[in-house]
Amino acid sequence: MKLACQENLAPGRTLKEKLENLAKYGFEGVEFWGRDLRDRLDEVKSEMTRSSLKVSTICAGYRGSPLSPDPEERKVAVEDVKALLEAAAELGAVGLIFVPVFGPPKLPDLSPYKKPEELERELLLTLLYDLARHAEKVGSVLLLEPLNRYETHFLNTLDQAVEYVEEVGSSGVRIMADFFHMNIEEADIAESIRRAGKYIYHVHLADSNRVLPGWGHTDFESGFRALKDVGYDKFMAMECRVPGDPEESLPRSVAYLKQFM
Ligand code: LER
Ligand code: MN
Repeated sequence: MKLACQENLAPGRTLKEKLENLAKYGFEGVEFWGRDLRDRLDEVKSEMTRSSLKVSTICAGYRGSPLSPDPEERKVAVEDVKALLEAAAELGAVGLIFVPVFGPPKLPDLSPYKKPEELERELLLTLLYDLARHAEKVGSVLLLEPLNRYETHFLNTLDQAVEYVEEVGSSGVRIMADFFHMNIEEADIAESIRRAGKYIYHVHLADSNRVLPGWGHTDFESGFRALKDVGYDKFMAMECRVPGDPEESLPRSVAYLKQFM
């Protein structure tokens, strides 16, 4: 288990300063948001060669909308996801974090023929077969991220994500577990982690209030024990609000988490 932090949470005027600070606080990895990453890929690649940190993951950042009724929106999303999977491979990251749909369904209700969720499921599987093949080809992994019910109606739990991974049956699709969303959706975070175990390839860290771990009431001890039990050895990246002076609060949160690692 290794700690990473999203780039935007790190203090520093340049990427070099941010990476140096994260290393100083005890992080081993950095997660980049995907949105502008392809425009700065050369800068990021060259800075990473000088850093002790590794790129853990790329977080979303594709344009378009994979489960849209508009073919153009779907095409843009699929093309961007493929390009970001390639960027993830070039950076040596575990993979690209992927949320199929935010908010309510965009597909129509065709009841009694099919409900939006049935159409979404079939469309997502169609897209996943293609994206999984591409991920395998370029040497990367698409990481399905379940979100809480207030952010998406669709993929809310690790069990639901596991169903897609098993149906697609490709090493190019895995899942990631976000402690903030799990705190809302999972009946028992540790048990859910144990069930999804072998498919978990990334973790997001935030406390119950989406502030740094240690600032809320999430039980990281039992969650980390479950991760250890399933042999989890990959990154866990901070994705949360950083209160106060990050020079003080980020290393404090690292120390808090390390007692459970
Ligand atoms: C959104 O709440 C989230 O957790 C992100 O990782 C999704 O891209
Ligand atoms: Mn997340």
